[in-house]
Amino acid sequence: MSTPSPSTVDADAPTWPAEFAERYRAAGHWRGETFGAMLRERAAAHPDRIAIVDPAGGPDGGRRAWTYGELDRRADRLAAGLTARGIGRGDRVVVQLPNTAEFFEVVFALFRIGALPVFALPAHRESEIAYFCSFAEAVAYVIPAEHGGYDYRTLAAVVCAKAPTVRHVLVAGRDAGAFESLADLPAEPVTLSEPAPDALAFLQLSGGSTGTPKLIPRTHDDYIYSLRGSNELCGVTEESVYLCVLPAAHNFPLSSPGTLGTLYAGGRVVLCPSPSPDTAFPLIERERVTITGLVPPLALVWTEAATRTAHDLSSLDVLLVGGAKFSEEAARRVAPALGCTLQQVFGMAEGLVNYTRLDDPAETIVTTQGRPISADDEIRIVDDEDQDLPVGTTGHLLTRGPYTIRGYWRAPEHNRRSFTEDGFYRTGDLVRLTESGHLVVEGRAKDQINRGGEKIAAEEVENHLLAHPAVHDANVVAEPDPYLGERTCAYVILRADAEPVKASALKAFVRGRGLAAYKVPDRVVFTDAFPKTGVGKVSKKDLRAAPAA
Ligand code: AMP
Ligand code: DBH
Repeated sequence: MSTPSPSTVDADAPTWPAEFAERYRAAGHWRGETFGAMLRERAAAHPDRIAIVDPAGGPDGGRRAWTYGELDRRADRLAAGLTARGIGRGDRVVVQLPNTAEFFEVVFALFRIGALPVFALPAHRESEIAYFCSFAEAVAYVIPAEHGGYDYRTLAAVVCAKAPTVRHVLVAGRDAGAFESLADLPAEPVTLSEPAPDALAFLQLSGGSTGTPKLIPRTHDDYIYSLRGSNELCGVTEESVYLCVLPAAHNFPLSSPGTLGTLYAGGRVVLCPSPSPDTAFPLIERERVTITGLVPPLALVWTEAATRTAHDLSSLDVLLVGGAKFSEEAARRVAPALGCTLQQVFGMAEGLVNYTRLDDPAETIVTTQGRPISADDEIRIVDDEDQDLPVGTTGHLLTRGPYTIRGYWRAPEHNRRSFTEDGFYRTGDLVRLTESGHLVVEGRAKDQINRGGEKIAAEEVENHLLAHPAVHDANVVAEPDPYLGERTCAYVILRADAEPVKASALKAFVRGRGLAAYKVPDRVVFTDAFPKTGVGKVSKKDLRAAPAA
């Protein structure tokens, strides 16, 4: 393994104090690996082994499979093309690609250059993308031509008008319209030096709890450690076939153990174009999928569908479920229905990931959200005054460790609130510890809605509602939903002098402002006043408790 070069960590990203970095290196967590070199090594070791299967990515919409050798060559070729367009080390590139092979070609090309992918989701629209591009001062934006019936070239035109730093819109696929196709970039080989392992590799998105989403700076060293740890705990080896069902850019399917963990192990990644059992089950049968990850609502649908499917799901060993709390009743049904081991995962793009162990007692697997990957993950459960609570008491989860960030990217003020002085991340989750050292997620203190694993910052939606001329005030809270776990309810006070508006018109207004569809309130309730706390602040707790009208 190469010796790590001196720290090159970006001044925009708070990093680990030297004594922690030394400790994590000495413990063998940070091994000086980088993503670019990792792919190079795997391609040298087994060039002809399949790395990526894209079932609908072929020229005729048929199956396309790339070997490790081919992925490596493609990443080089694209790195050359991007370099020719002036994209260099440290530049930010917003990547908004669906579950297609190009996603991997693009991110490995950027890793090789040392440019930083900013991982947007296909569901994001003008509001989110223009913000990411402007805030990150992105020089390029990578899109599919279209996906799910939506034309991303139209979105890109709007984004470019709002975010002048974006010099290049690059389109995966042939129909680039006014923009440039990835396939048409120059292919003159270039020599690139590998970025330092402690340099930033990418910016991941936070579900957030504030008006604007925060960007999460992850380094090669720290992220690769989380992959190695995840592979060990999830049993991922070169024999594994991981089905990527959730959006590939999301931290869960990317790293827990996800596509990158699988590639690290030399296994095979199969991309699932849609999460429905109608698409996924035939793929599991045909590709002999061994492991996959789902959010709870999908796990419910799959469990139900598995009891009546004719497809052979016997290759499936492990189903990871996480992103939101999985109910114990639903968890109990997984193993019998799907004939595999359930593994609960409680993770966050900021770092800390907890897994139930494959050999944990069945009761632990269905009743807890697991325990941390690393012996060096430090966990504190505290009260409102940051005082440690006795084991078994529910409190705020704080964490610090070898793959948990010490601060968001370019957010010094927010960081003072989200991290303790000694570097613990305030997760905003309310948890308790069991005697066996497992965590149980009991709730949330952050102002967020967890809509079946999709996180929505209340303040972000409130700001969009407040932009409507008839809206005097708005508060967005979670309400229970039998399928999603939570859905979004917006309580709105209209201006006394305004023309009356309908709930449907307000939803359409928010959607029209270019917000991702999953953030549009599921329900809008008009009211005359909000419940207040003792000191006169709006009590979201009381709003949440309001009867569902
Ligand atoms: P983010 O910070 O946007 O990556 O979202 C991570 C958050 O998702 C965590 O802080 C939790 O609130 C939530 N989460 C993830 N996995 C689980 C789980 N298994 N159970 C309950 N909540 C979860
Ligand atoms: O919800 C998440 O962000 C999440 C869930 C499971 C995550 O980031 C992860 C595993 O790595």
